[in-house]
Amino acid sequence: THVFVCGSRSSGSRSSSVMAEEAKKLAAYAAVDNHVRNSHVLGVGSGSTVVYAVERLAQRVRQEKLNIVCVPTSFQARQLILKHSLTLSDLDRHPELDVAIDGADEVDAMLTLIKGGGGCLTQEKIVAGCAKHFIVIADYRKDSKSLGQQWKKGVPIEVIPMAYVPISRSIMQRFGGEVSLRMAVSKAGPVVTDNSNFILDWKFEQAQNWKEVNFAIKMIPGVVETGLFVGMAEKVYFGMEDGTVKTR
Ligand code: ABF
Repeated sequence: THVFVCGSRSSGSRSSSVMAEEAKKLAAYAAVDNHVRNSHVLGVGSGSTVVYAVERLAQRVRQEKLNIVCVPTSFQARQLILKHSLTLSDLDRHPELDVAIDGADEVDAMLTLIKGGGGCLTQEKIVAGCAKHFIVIADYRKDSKSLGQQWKKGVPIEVIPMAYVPISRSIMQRFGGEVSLRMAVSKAGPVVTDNSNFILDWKFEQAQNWKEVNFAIKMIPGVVETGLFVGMAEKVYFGMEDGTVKTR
């Protein structure tokens, strides 16, 4: 009954999603054009915005005959790399990356991110942590002053399945809010990550010191990783509604 959904998420209404698709593409193309160079080892993120980044990367590899090695952050990313006939590697062979490019669910004024709406946060954080430069690509809907203003589904937390109840209780007792086990769209069972774990979504009540909260949650036994990316992103590209690209 467990359903694998890492990397896939549903989008909003049709007209706004058409505009958002254009915005994703603008951000992704700009990031690949500005940060990917010949002989780079590149971390490839997950989600729908990254699809455009890999599309642009494949164009450039072919046109400019670039020699690029790609390290995926999920099964979805791996499939994308293979689909475009790019060179697939892993952290065993390439533990040091030049650049990692990934999407996000929300980006605040300090470049703190919520990630993991697609369920791939752990491998995304590992790969981003191995990269000299971590670049985020997103559409205008992800741009926020303070986390929680745009992304309403809370902070995703990957956990060892047997511990999801005590972890949920501990987070609610210490930080308030609501924690729920992420279920598959079919409701037939919980979402299972690429690492065979569960995902909790913590709907927090107010802005927090995210560095401290991230650390405290990580210390709870059974927590594998949180979707809070604090002090990791170097630059964010937002594709805007008016067809421009804004950076932070
Ligand atoms: C991954 O994909 C995430 O960590 C984030 O949850 C999501 C963003 O997806 P999209 O680009 O489809 O909005 O990068």
